[in-house]
Amino acid sequence: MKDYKILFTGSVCSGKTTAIRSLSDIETLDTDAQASDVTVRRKKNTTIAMDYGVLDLTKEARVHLYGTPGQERFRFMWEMLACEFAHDAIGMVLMVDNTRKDPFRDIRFYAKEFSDYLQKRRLIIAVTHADVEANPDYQSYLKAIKNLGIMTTVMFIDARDPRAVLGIVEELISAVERDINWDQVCERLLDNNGFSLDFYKPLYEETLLDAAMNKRGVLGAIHLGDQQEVLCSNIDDKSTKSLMCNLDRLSSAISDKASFLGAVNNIVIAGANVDTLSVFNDQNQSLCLRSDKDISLPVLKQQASDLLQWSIENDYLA
Ligand SMILES: Nc1nc2c(ncn2[C@@H]2O[C@H](COP(=O)(O)OP(=O)(O)OP(=O)(O)O)[C@@H](O)[C@H]2O)c(=O)[nH]1
Ligand SMILES: [Mg+2]
Repeated sequence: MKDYKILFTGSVCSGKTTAIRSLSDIETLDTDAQASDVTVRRKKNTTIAMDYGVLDLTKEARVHLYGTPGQERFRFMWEMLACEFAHDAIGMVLMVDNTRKDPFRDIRFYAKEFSDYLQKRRLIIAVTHADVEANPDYQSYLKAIKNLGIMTTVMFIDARDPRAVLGIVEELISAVERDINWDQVCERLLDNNGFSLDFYKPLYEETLLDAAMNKRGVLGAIHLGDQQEVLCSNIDDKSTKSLMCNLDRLSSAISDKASFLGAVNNIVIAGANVDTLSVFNDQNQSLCLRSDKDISLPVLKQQASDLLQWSIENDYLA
């Protein structure tokens, strides 16, 4: 028996668990639990450890399908999957949710996160939710990955559709396994796993501030608008509040006055015995966080970036 492996990764709600369910001939192992933070804005469940499924290709060949959790706080599982369970995978599928504010940022993030892993194996970018948000389109993705210098194939899929997800497997496996009847595999999957579109229902329930407070280590937050006005805050201490608003102004001033540095998207003040104060800018808004000194800066940055990616305009004005 020939055993192949494929690793699926990508942001929360990009469809990793769904894709593996669409493909698997066995009851998938998934470790979804009720989401307790910002992801409730999109869906109720999130993977907390891993997904696993198996797809039979012929009597002699099968594919083991592994999926990572999307949430950054389960990042330790990414390494465990890349270094242990799926260390010998033939390829990695990066699922990208086209409804995210900046899907290219997700590509940059995951390509960097898995850069060592990708040195020895193929990457496929699978764009989902294009039925909900058509832009960026295929051509824009090709341009973006060219600019990023990433070697990859881009496929637009719906993770709920076994035919579409099987296309990714075919793209990865057909070069090494030539005797597979893909049509037959596809028919079997449609018979067994079906294809139902559970309609996308956005659950915009939480404010950015509430979501921030649910993040690990966050003690207080301020949401600023495009004129640096306070949209919402739960930091009462006047001097801390004013310092954080000034950090936001400072980051804009540095971007304007020292353009050789490029855009300054965040400023962090950290010390051994004090809370960390940080500001993160994103297009027309900023998020200031007071957080526990023990939270590492990469974790803080990823949390803030995820929060801003989900936020919708006029959260507090509606
Ligand atoms: N409209 C639409 N919905 C999709 C598409 N692909 C997947 N979905 C839905 O999007 C949601 C994705 O959820 P999951 O599969 O749990 O996402 P995930 O990537 O495993 O998320 P985490 O485990 O939280 O990281 C499900 O409700 C799917 O039915 C698509 O192309 N279009
Ligand atoms: Mg999942």
